[in-house]
Amino acid sequence: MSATERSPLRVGLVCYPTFGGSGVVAAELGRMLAQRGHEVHFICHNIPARLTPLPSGIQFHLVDVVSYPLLEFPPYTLALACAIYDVHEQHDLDIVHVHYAVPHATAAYLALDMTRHPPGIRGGVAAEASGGGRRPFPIVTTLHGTDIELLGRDPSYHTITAWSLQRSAAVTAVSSFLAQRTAREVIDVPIEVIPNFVDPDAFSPKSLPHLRALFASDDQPLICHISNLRGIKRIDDLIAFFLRLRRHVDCKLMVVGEGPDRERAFQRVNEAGVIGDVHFVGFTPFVQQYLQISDLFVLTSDMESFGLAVLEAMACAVPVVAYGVGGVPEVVGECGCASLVARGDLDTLAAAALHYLSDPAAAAAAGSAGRQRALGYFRADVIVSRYEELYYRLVRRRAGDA
Ligand code: GMT
Repeated sequence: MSATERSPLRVGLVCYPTFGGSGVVAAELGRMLAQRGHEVHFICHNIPARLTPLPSGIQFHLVDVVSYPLLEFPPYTLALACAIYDVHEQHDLDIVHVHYAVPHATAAYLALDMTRHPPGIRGGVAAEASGGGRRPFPIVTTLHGTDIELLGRDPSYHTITAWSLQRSAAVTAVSSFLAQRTAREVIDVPIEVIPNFVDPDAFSPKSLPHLRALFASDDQPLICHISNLRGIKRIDDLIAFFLRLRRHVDCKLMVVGEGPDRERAFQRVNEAGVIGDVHFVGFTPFVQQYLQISDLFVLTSDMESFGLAVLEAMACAVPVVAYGVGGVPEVVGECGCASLVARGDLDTLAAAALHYLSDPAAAAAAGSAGRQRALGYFRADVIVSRYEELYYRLVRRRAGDA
């Protein structure tokens, strides 16, 4: 490709294919890149949750992590590196974009090094496809949060995470908070902040009375929480918040998502005698429907590098109450769409919720401000173009280097 050409690219995308935010972002990015005519190759251990059925223009390559009785820990990183290498040999990727640094940035670099020094083996898929002669590909690593906050800073992973980021052609982070934290605590490489995004058509205000009626009556406010119910989401706080709020208003809570703390949350709710008021909805690829029937969104995370669910709530014009941690203040800005409180301050959180639930005009103003902000700063088409520009920049640089 010449320096000025903008022909479709062959993009390899690597992510954790779960309902977690990084998998959702990668899946939606891949979908939109394919819609724009790029050839998209997902290289994952499963089909990403939001990509079933697989849209046209997207190919899926399984990372087959084989287990063996001797191996207590199946070597996912090696299987992924081989898969990236094989896909590149077969499809001549222009870019490999990995979401989540650990261990994806490392696996991508292994694959790149294999491309530079082809193994020359017989019988491998790759050897037959190209004879081991592909050009090295630029690696883009997108940091999402826990890859840096929890894993990247841990002594077991710190050195190799830093080393792998240095070897990426570009590193992006989903918030300034995360970029600064990475520079300060992991490694000081250039990091471009490209925020997460939302499809404003799919996530828009909508009346779904039949669905809503399944969860609450017309006069009962419905509160939504979406997460993977892990420790970092402070699900105990969520339940405590709801119990406080219920002292003042007859409301219902809808918990969307699955995770290790679901059982304990269920127990707490049961012990408190409000099991009939809390709905555990489980995993769903259609989170927008649950936001669209909600009066309020709540997030009690200990840390969020971004808080994709907050943005999705804003796009659906749902007011937000949350702990003002990490990148969440960057998402909500100063637009008045949310009340952010100090981590653990449940009284203020409940008071903020009560304010929205008891003043429909305030709730409507906050909802509308959130939608405006989502449209103004986080539109999927605009943010996906930023990734596209980055890819073209790196591809041009590679052409210049050749
Ligand atoms: O929050 C999680 O447990 C999932 C995690 C992930 O890696 O999928 O989410 C992270 O990435 C999302 C997408 O960029 C962000 O919206 C979340 O804030 C971030 N989670 C944390 O920082 C805890």
